[in-house]
Amino acid sequence: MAKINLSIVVLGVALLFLAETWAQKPMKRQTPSKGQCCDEVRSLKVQVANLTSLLEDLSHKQEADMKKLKRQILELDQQNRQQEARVTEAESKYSEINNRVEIMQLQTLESAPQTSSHAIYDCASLYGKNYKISGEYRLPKDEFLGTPEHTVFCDMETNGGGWTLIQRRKVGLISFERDWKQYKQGFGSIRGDFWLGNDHIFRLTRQPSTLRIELEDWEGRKRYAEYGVFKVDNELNSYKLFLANYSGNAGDSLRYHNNTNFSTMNKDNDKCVDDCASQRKGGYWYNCCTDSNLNGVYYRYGDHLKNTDGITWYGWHGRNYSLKKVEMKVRPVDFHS
Ligand SMILES: *[C@@H]1O[C@H](CO)[C@@H](O)[C@H](O)[C@H]1NC(C)=O
Ligand SMILES: *[C@@H]1O[C@H](CO)[C@@H](O)[C@H](O)[C@H]1NC(C)=O
Ligand SMILES: *[C@@H]1O[C@H](CO)[C@@H](O)[C@H](O)[C@H]1NC(C)=O
Ligand SMILES: *[C@@H]1O[C@H](CO)[C@@H](O)[C@H](O)[C@H]1NC(C)=O
Ligand SMILES: *[C@@H]1O[C@H](CO)[C@@H](O)[C@H](O)[C@H]1NC(C)=O
Ligand SMILES: [Ca+2]
Repeated sequence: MAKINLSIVVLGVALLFLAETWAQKPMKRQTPSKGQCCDEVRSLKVQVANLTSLLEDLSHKQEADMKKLKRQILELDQQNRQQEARVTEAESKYSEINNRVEIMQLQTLESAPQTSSHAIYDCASLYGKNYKISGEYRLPKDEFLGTPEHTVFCDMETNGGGWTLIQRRKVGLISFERDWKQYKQGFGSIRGDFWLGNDHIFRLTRQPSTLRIELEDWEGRKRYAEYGVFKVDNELNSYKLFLANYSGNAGDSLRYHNNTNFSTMNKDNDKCVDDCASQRKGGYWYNCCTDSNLNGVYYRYGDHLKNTDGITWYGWHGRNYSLKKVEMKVRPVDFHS
């Protein structure tokens, strides 16, 4: 680039010089013959034309170089993104290694004799057995409780611990625009973004349960909403939501969804002529339609203010602000740490 700029300057100076010589010519012109004068002018004109075309060529070349540079910047940007993805992957591998230690501990425990009163069916019962490290745990199958073997993520730190996560949004790579069956069974990755599954949530909340929702915005601020009572009905009753006793600093934006059935893109159970699940692109207890939409579309910073189908919580940031991170977690009402 610098080289080209320099040649343009040199050319410019040359042109100026030529122009000046040309300007001085008429004075000398008085003595020589008419033909000589006009030949000189013609040759100067040709030179100027040649230099002008050279200059044009150079500026074209400069434009091409600019384009090439822009392309290189784009490529670098892409490489940066790939690097970021690799970091995320490494992060997940790292936590996998950490979690393996915990699972090994759990397996030792599984082989010990069990009675139904010692059953492990959530993170609170694990906490009661002295598992106090947050992370992924595999819960054994329990015929008495009718629960299959499944994997959960336990938050053993927040406000005393013992929380079983039922939802998380933080990576933003997988879609939450899914059908009834997928919301029933659960989807996603337990260390990343996931929905635990409505059947699991129903089973977990058969015992009186508390729901805690933790939110984070793109400025890094955090708020929470807690419901002292949280219950999700079974599939026959369309996983109807029941909640009470709000506390927290995020606003009571799930109250509007109280006593509504669960809806997905292929099952409109909302209280609206509209099809809220399709409009808001998630599965949720849609009313008409939302005061919060925690299973909405994950919008990254920059796009997070432009849409109304994002991950919203009206009580904090209104209908247009899509949040950066969400976690929904439950624990028995009678839990003591
Ligand atoms: C102008 O350029 C042409 C070809 O590019 C060349 O033949 C000619 O001699 C040049 N004229 C001058 C005055 O430099
Ligand atoms: C919820 O679904 C049940 C059936 O699963 C239905 O009987 C009930 O009327 C629905 N409630 C609302 C508010 O749509
Ligand atoms: C939800 O509705 C029930 C009645 O079905 C009510 O007792 C409860 O207080 C409501 N919860 C909230 C948060 O308003
Ligand atoms: C809400 O909490 C109050 C006391 O804090 C309690 O008396 C009430 O029973 C709770 N509500 C429900 C629906 O359990
Ligand atoms: C949300 O966005 C719409 C249009 O994009 C705009 O009309 C509305 O005022 C916005 N609402 C808020 C609360 O920012
Ligand atoms: Ca509808």
